[in-house]
Amino acid sequence: MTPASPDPAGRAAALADAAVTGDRRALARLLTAVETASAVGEAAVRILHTRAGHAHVVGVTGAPGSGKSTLVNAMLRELRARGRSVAVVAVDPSSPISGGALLGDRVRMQEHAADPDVFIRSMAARGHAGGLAATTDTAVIVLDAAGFDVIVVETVGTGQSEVEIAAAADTTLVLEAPEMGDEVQAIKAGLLEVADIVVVSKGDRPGAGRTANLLRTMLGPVEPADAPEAADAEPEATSGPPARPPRRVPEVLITTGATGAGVAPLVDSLERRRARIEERPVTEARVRRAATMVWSIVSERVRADLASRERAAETWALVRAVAAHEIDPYAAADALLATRDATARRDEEG
Ligand SMILES: Nc1nc2c(ncn2[C@@H]2O[C@H](COP(=O)(O)OP(=O)(O)O)[C@@H](O)[C@H]2O)c(=O)[nH]1
Ligand SMILES: [Mg+2]
Repeated sequence: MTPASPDPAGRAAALADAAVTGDRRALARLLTAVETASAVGEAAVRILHTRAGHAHVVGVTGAPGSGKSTLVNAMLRELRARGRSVAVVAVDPSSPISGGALLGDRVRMQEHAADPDVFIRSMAARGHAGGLAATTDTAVIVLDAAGFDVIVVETVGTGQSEVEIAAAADTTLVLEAPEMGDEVQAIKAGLLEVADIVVVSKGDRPGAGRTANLLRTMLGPVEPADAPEAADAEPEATSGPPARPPRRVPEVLITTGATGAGVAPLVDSLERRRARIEERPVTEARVRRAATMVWSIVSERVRADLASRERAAETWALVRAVAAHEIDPYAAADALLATRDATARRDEEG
């Protein structure tokens, strides 16, 4: 371990310089810094954010065991064959980093260990400061600035936060393994709503075609593969909040991660989406992602300020008054924000 520099900005600058020129150890260190929400991590994002925005961020989600890791590995091979550099962030919300659930990642890491254009990172959710979504967003910024063409964020679609992580991508793949019955796991988890592409995985299994047809019927009429994005039809907004684009019916594709069958058409579809984003990079999805990041920083800053040593007594007195049902929580929040504004004005006036 290098001893921590007393100057986080200087240390972040050194790591960022090294990471963008291909130093994978520096990149790994930066990711640790953003994961632990350290001062170095924040400084690194400040340096790197303006260099990012070129990667196609692809979220991959689906129930545990639906074949995500196997498919991501097959996508990795196909993307590499096409000359794309790829970073994979495997988010495991349930298990600590040493857990067996990340075995698939270790297999991948071994296979691509010698390839400098592949970078694989597992993130366990437990104990992360700033929330998993915030951590994933900042990790993506760092990897994007480091020059990866594609960043795959693989996450288990079991809870709302994982769904949000996947949906924060430019393109979201939702996996559904063929079932014998009419049960569609992705519906139960609320995943279909965030899908840009629905992938029936394990295409070698009986019932894959049937599952695909079931999904197509549920999702609505098939559109030609080269139909423009619904978002493309909108006038380009340059100010104001993002428009909710009319929901485009997701494509349904069948893949067999185990053999690679169907993966080339999937990557073709990803490349078409990438080309559209390159034409107009400030997509409404990206504006939403930026808004989420900014709001979370604002609320975290306000909260940290109110809980700071100088204000802690006043803040906790109000919180206790809420617990005692002497005042309501909205009144407490209003009072805290009002005193904060007053202090800020006093500070400004000197
Ligand atoms: N038959 C078949 N099995 C698969 C395929 N892809 C994955 N599996 C199996 O499904 C299980 C879960 O796969 P995995 O990729 O780890 O799923 P994850 O939990 O969604 O990441 C493993 O036993 C895989 O071997 C496939 O294309 N065909
Ligand atoms: Mg997996």
